[in-house]
Amino acid sequence: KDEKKFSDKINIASTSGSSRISHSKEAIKASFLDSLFYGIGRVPALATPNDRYTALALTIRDRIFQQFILTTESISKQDARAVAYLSAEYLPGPHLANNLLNLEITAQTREAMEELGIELDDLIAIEEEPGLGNGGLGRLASCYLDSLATLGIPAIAYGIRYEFGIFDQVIKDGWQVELTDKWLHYGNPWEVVRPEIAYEVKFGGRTEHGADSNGKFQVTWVPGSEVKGTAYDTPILGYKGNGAVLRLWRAEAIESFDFAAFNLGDYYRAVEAKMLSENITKVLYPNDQAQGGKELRLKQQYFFVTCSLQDIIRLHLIQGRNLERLHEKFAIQLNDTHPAIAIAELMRLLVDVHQLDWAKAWHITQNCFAYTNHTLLPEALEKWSIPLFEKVLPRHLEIIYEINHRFLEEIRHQHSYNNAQIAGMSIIDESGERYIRMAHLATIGSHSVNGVSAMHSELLKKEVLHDFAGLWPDKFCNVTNGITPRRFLYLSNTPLAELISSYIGNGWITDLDQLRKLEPYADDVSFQNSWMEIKLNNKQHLAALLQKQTGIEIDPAMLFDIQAKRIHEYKRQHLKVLHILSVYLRLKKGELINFSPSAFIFAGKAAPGYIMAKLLIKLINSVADLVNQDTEVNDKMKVVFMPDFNVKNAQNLYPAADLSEQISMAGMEASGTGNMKFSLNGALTIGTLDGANVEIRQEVGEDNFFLFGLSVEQVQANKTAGYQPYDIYQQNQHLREVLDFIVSGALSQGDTQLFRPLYENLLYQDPFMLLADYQSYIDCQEQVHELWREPKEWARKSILNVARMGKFSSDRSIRDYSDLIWKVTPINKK
Ligand code: B1H
Repeated sequence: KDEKKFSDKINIASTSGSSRISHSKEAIKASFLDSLFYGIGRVPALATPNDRYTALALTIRDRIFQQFILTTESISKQDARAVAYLSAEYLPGPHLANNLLNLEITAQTREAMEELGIELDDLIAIEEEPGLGNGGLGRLASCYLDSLATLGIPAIAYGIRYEFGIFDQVIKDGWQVELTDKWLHYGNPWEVVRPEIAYEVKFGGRTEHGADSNGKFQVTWVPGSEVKGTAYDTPILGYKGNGAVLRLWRAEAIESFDFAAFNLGDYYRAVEAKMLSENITKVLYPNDQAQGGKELRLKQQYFFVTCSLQDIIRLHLIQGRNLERLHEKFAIQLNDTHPAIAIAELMRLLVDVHQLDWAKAWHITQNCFAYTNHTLLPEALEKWSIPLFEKVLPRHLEIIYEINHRFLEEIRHQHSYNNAQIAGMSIIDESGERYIRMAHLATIGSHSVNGVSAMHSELLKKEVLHDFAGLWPDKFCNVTNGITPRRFLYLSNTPLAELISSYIGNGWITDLDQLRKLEPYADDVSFQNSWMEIKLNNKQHLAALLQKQTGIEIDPAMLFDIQAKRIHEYKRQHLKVLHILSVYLRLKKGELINFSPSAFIFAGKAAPGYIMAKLLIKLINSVADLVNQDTEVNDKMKVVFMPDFNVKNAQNLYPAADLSEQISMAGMEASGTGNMKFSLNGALTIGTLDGANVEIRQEVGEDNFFLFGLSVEQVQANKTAGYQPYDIYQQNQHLREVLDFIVSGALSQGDTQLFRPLYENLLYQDPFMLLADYQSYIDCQEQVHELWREPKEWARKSILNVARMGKFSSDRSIRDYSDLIWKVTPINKK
C-alpha cells in the first residue's frame, strides 16, 4: 500500500528531467566531488587514481540511470514486446569512454576533470574491462546490446557474472603464459547488485512421479543440491539516449540449505557448501570452439538459463499478464547452443511448476525461442554424455526424452522418414556412447534457426542441419553479423570519425549506409591526404604502444599488416608465418627488390590446453626474434606479437592497420567480425572466400579486396580427391625452403625438434590446407605490395572500403533480427 502511494507521488519524467542531473561541466564537476565524498568517502588529498576513476564512473552512472528510468517507464507503459538475449559470453569492453560518447558529454567531462587537475585519459586508461567472453561470439553479443539500446528496442541481456573472466596473456620467452583476470579486484562501479532479484537453482537428485493430493499427475524434482542466483545489472546506454540492461547472475549459497549441518554443529561442512555453490560462476572456460564435457560447464549453463527464465516469467506475471501469452511478450534468442538447455527448462517451468499441459507449453516454448548457430566445427558442436547429464539434470533428461519421442513420432508417421534419417535427426546420438546433441534440441525447440553470414547459413543447411532444413525450410534464415560503429569507429578512431563527419555530416553514426556519401571524395587529393595522415597518426600511436609493451620498435611509415584474432589452426596464423619467412629468405638472398617495408603484427590468445596454438605463438615470437635482430633486413621488416588481445587493445589495432589478414580455410570461419572492424577503419583486406569476407568483398567491390585461395567447393573437391600436402611440398621449391627453415634450428637456437610437430602436421596432414593456398597467398601479397607503391590508389581503395561498409553495422543486424525473427519494434520515447 505504501509503495502504491510512493509511486503515485512521483512523476518520473519531471523528476529525472535534465534540470536534476545536468550535463554541464559545472554539474559534472559537482557530481564528481559528491561521488568522491559521499559515494566512496574520500578527500582529494588521499584519493588514489582508482578512487578518482570510481568517482567519475559513479557520476556517469547517475546520468545513465537517468536515461534509463525514462526508457523503463516507456516500455512498461507501452506494454511492448521485448527481446531476451541469452548468451554465456559478453565482451563489453571498457565502459567509461563509451558511455561518455553515448551521452555526448566527453568534452565537458574532460574540461571538468582538467579544472580539477585530472587528466580524463588517465582515468579511461586504468579501467579493467570485463573479459566475460572468449572472442567473436562474446563481442557480437555486446555489439548487439549496443544496437538494441541505440535503436530503442526493449531488451534484456542475460549472462554469467564470471568472477574470473578470460585470462590475461603475457609472453615469457616467446611462450604464452596465462594470468588470472582481476577485473573485479578494485570493484565494479558500473554494476548494481539486486539482492531481491534472486532465484533458486536445483541440481542432481531424483524425480518422483505420482498423483498430488488432488489426484493430478505430478512430477516432483527432489534435488541433491541447491544454489541461489543473484542479479547484477549493468546499464548499457545506446547512442543518444535509450537503455538496455545486461543482467548477469552470480551463484551464491542458499543460507538455509545446509541448515542440518549447522544444527549438528558442523560449521565447516556448512561453509564448504557455500564455497562449492559459489564455484559455479567462478571462472569462464577459455576454450573457444571446443568443450570437453565438463560437469561444471553444464552447471554454469543451466544455472544462468534457469535464473533468466524465472526472471522472464516474473517480469511477465508482474505486469498482470497470462503465462499462456509469454511468447507474445518475449522473444528469447539463444546465442549458440550454450543456453540451449533453456528449451527443456522452460518446458519444466511451464509444465511442472506452472501446471500447463504439455501441448500448450510446447507451443509457447517453440514460439519464444530462436537459435543462432555460430560454428560448423565438429568439435564445437556441443553434446553431453547421458550419464553426466542425468546426474546433473535428471528431470531435464526426462523432458528431453519426451520432446524427442514426440518429434521422432511426428517425422516417422507424418513424414515417413526412414530409420537412418530418424537416427540422424534424433536429439540423442546413439551411434556409440549416448549423447545429447544440443544443436538438435535448439533446432527442434525454436521457431527460427540462423547462421551468421550468407555463406555460413547456406552451409548450415547443407551440412550440419541438412535434414532439418529439408523438414522445415521456413525455419532457416540468415542474419549476417555486424559491429557497432560507435565503439569501433567513432570511439576508437575519433580523428577519422571527425574527418568523415566534416565531409558528410554525422548521420552515419546511427545510419552507417550514409558512409556511401564518401565515395565522391575517394579521388579527392586533399581528402586522401587528410585520410592517410590520420592513418599515419594512428600507426604512430600503435607503434608507441607496441614499443612500450614489447620493446620492439617499428617505423610508422611501414605497411602495417595485421592479423588479430583467436589463435587457431583453421584461422591459419601459420600461413602468415610462412609468408613472413618467405619474405625474409628472399630478402636475405637479395631478391624481392620491390618489397615495401612492412610491420607484421599479430595478436590473439590461445586456449590454454591447445598445444598446437601455443606452439604457433612461440613460432611467431621466434620469427620475430630472428627478424628484428637481423640488421640486414630489419629496416625492411619487423614482426611483433602484441600481448593480451582484448577489446581495449583491439581498439588500438584496427585504426592503425593498412592490411587486414582474413585468411581462414574456406568454409571454416562462420562469419568473422574482426574483418569488418579493420575494413571500417580503412584497412584493405587480404582474404579467402570465407564467412562474411564473401559479403565484404561483394560490398566493397572485387577491385578493392585482395582475394586468394581455394573456394569451399574446391576445398571439398580437394578433400574428396585425397589431398596430398606432401606433393605440394615436393613440387614447390620455394615452399620447401620456407618449411625446412622452420625445423632447421635457425629459429630455435639449434633445436630442430621444437617446431617439428607443426612441420610434420603441415607436410603429412595439413587439415586446413595451408599448402594448397600457399602460392596463391604469396602471389596475392605481391599484388598488395604493388598497390602500396601507388599511395593515391591505395588511399582511394581505403576510402571506398569504408564508404561501402554500411551493411556491416550491428544496427542492420539487429533490424534483421527484429523484422525476420523477433517481430519487435522500437519503443517511442516521448
Ligand atoms: C564462434 C564460437 C564459440 N563460433 C564455443 N563459435 C565456445 C564456440 O566457450 N565455448 O564453448 C565459445 C565460442 N565462437 C565465432 O562466432 C565464430 O568463429 C566467428 O566466425 C563469428 O564471427 C563469431 C560471431 O558469430
